Amino acid sequence: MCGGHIGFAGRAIAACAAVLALGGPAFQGPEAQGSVRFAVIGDIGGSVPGEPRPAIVAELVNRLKVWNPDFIVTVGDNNHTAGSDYDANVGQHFHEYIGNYQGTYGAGSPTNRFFPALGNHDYSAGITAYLNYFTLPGNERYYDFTAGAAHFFIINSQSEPDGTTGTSPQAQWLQGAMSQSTAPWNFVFLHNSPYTSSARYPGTTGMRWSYRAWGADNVFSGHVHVYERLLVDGLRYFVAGVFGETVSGFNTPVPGSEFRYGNDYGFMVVDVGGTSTTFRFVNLAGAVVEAYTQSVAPNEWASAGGGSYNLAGNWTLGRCPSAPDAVAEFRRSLTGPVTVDSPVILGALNLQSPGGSVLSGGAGIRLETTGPAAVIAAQGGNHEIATPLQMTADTGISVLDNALTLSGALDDSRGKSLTKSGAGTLIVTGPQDYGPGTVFDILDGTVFLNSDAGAAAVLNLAVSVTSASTANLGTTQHLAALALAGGAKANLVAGHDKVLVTTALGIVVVGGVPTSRLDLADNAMIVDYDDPAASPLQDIRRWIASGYNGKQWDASGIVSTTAAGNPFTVGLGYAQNDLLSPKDRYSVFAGQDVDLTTVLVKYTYLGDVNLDGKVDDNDVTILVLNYDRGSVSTHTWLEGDVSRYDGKIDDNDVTALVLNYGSGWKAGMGGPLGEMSGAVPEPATLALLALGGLGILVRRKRN
Ligand SMILES: [Ca+2]
Ligand SMILES: [Ca+2]
Ligand SMILES: [Ca+2]
Repeated sequence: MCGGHIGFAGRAIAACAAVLALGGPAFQGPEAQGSVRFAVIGDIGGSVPGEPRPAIVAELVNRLKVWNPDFIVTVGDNNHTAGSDYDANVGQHFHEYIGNYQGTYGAGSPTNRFFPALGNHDYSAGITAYLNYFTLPGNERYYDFTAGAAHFFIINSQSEPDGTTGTSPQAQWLQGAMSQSTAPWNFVFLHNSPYTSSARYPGTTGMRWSYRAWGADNVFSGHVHVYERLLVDGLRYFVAGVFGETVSGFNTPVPGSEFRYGNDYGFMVVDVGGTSTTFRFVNLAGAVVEAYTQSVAPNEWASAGGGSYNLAGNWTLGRCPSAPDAVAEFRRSLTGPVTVDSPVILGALNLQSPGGSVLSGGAGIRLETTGPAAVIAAQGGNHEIATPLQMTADTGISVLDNALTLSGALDDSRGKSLTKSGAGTLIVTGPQDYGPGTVFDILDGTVFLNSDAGAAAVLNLAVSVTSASTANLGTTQHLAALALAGGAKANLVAGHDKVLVTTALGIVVVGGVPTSRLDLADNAMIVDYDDPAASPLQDIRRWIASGYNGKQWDASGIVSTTAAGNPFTVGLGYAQNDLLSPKDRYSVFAGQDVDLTTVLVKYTYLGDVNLDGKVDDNDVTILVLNYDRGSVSTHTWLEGDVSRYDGKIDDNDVTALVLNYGSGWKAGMGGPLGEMSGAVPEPATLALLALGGLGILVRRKRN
């Protein structure tokens, strides 16, 4: 890609790197980004002497560890032996998952990664041994914790002092704790299965609490020694109590039973994602018996008006989406802004309200995922995100139609890549902060950068524009690179007050012809290259010559559509700073500090060889020195090729200079950039006389 087809003016290596990166960001795998995988085991076979199946348990443990779960949750009966030897039955196998481990089998875990539920066998000799052995949150009998996109609730279906009925203090705790959850997933774990087709026990009716109404997404249980998946009243249950205790088989399936496996021992491996979770059952042979994927229920904004984002009652699931991978959906028409009053974390933000939407408030949204990329998707109206946005993940912004405006502060200081897709328009007006090496890939539609993506000496953002896409720069921009693919367009919005400052300008050249277009209108550009041997001066000469297209200023390359209105008067002048005569070199050009290894481009009068905005004797002198009647075809503007961009310095250039001699900035031509202010000199008689002799002068010189 960095070979013959793309011409880069400026810091070529940096520009190529930018374009390559834009071809397809190397997404990190889920593991690298800390996705959550946990195992579910239950009814653990005993491993103390005299137990019938310690070898089976050991084999199950080996099979489980192949999956390398981040943590393990149990559905009870952690200790099937009559005694209370948790270290032999649990620690022997899982000490590296157990926090505050005091046992004898090796090292524990710096943080607890083993979360048991209480089963009837844990009560066989009282639960003191259990409570002493494990270090768990809360009262250790029922508790909750969060991991990734999920909130875990472990409840006690046995002899719980706080009760086990659906209205008990324990149940009230569960309802209250779940109402505070902001995770995309709420998982409940208990020992006694509320529903099961097992031949061993029927479902435990007393544990059929209002899990779904309280916000649960799934319920895991054991006690019966089978694997079963059920859907009851819209809530999906998993039964998995087969980690070593006798497999019990099934009776006639109960209503809602979706999948049953009673042939062998096994365990569950669950991968939690922001939008979907995969539940696997793995048997003793290590085979995946089933892998069931469930998508998160959409959590939609439920209020017809605006209101506080953070108010749980404004959302259809009764909890405000805020967690890594969480999805916020706006689909209903809004009559007012939605205010982000407390910080929000999202993996995806879907703005589809007909008639548009406004997210305001100062608390801001942090985009964070465990998957490949965060998403902002807008369609169906003009939307505005006025609350601050922070990227902690690569982010795709899709605008299918109309416009999305980002008017709040945009913090991409970690340098996560941005990708714009969709035919609609993205408008960035808020302050922008990018880390070094940040890439903004415009795949489709139009992007307006109406605030500066950088600042003096802060050129961190590389903008890549692909075919049929457009980047409009509505203010002065400091960019690490601007890479334009074939057919791509970039425009500095006219106004005679903008400068594009970049270290690398990339334009695709096919067969020697530029195929992308940069319109500077009546503005200026600074390409600040590093390597003195790699000046982009000649590239820029060719690209301007292409765009000029015989006064039309309408072809690919670098153009000034403003100049097209007065093609005999104005155009794009350009120079390499260190090739100007010492007195003409710039330390400040168009308001920007510049070094000598810089190519300067400016909308100015034909004849303004030294880019100071005036056509005067300084320009005459340079042109005369280089006048060679077109014997050289690589002359540049700064030598006097001020007409036709033909690389020649001949009578056409003399004529253009003569026509504009004395010109300073005129009304209707826009105001000055940099130096170009002050009185417009009227061509004096003497000067006109001198110019009348210019043609003779230069002919004499050549003769
Ligand atoms: Ca430089
Ligand atoms: Ca001049
Ligand atoms: Ca010429």
